Amino acid sequence: MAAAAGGAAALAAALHGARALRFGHFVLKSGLASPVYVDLRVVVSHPLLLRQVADLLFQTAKDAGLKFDSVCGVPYTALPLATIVCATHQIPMLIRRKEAKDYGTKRLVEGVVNPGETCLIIEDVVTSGSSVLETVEVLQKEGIKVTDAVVLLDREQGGKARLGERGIRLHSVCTLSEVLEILQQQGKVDAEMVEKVKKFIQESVFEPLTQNGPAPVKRICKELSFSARAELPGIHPVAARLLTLMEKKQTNLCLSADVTGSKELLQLAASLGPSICILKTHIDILNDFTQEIVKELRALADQHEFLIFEDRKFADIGNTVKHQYEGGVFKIASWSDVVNAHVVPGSGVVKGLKEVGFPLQRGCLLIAEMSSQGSLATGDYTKAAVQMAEENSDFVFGFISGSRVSNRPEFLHLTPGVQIQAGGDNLGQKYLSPKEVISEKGSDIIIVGRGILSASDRLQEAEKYRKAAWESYISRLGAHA
Ligand code: 5BU
Repeated sequence: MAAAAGGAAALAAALHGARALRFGHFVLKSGLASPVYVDLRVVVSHPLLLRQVADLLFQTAKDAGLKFDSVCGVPYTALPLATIVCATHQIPMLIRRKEAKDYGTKRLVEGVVNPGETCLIIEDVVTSGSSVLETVEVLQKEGIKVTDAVVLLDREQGGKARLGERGIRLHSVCTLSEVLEILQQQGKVDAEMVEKVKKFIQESVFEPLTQNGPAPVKRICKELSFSARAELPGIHPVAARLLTLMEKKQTNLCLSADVTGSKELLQLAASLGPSICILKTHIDILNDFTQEIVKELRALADQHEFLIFEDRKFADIGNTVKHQYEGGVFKIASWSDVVNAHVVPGSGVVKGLKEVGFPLQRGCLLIAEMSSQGSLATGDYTKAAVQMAEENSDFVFGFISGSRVSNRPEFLHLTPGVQIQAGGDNLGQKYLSPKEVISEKGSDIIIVGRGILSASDRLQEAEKYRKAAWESYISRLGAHA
């Protein structure tokens, strides 16, 4: 522990006294049940402790011999800590804006940015390392060097290794197990709770970000929950929105609203809206399309919190798809959160779409596999789609595929060709069940059209699909816990 032994004991006691560390039964943001809860936001209400923590952070940086030109606290909890460090030691500070994610005109970093200079990151607590990484990425984009981060408490759940993979050394004032030991000695937590917490720490280590990272950690949390994935560093804003609403509404069902009349389309959206995470359209099959319809659809999407996905399957050169996406009769980019593209033209198709969709914060899925009999999207073609997604992850956030084609949890997998009854149609469509798709193939979202549309009670049928897919997701999480 960087903090001197006596200091550490006092710190642990003070954190516990301020209820910054609590023991019991909690549900974390990621959906994980945890016996320990760390909330250092409360430290601002305890000025002496606040200064003590800031001093320990600075001391840890000094002990590690770190050289830096500025300091940046990870928003928000570490901001006051960084402020104290900077004011006390006369170090220029940088502030990373959290809310300017709209790629608008707002600056992402406040303070004097001198490219090439080194900035030290300060954080209160590190779990997966994702918050630190987000701040690092923003600073690096501004040309600032970041190599080290200092944290008060390392929860030892894989964050250090994940940061190491990205070239960031993590220095902690103390680790959760060290604090735990001290609190046990002080009689503040009993042996049973200590065991529980230790077990929890061991069982919920985040996987390294890349398979070949230089700092391997124990693979434990192989399967992240949708809400944990929403918090991953660098996650696409559309993916984050989608994963969050999926967890909130408990649905990984996408309705393929393949109807030809606008009235029916809007009725479907209104009645099935609460059961679905995405409504997929083929807008060019409507025989009475007007812009008014998509305006109403948009309002329903906002009301019931689902995304709109125009299944346009762009497949031309970049310049053409750009016009097809932005203009024409449909003006798809103006109302559809998500579109998809074939990879057959090469990466130009994504680049063209990105020019239109990126500023609007839209997202794109690449077609890596198809559900139809005899599809040519297999093998190397599928691999090329994955590579194209990885190279354009600022716009592409996932795949249309029959199975999990990428292990990166930032990418979502959506699978069409789903019905509870096995089989197919007479035009080449092949069906798998929700359970096969989610539990066995490892996909995230089922896309269902006729399975629901041909039922006499569509809402009841949609609920059947929603429950089947959601239960499969939950059992998948359980199988890997
Ligand atoms: P179904 O009625 O559940 O068979 O409808 C499936 C929908 O998914 C339909 O709109 C297709 O255009 C869409 N689809 C598909 O079925 N298979 C694919 O590989 C792709 C899209 Br890509």
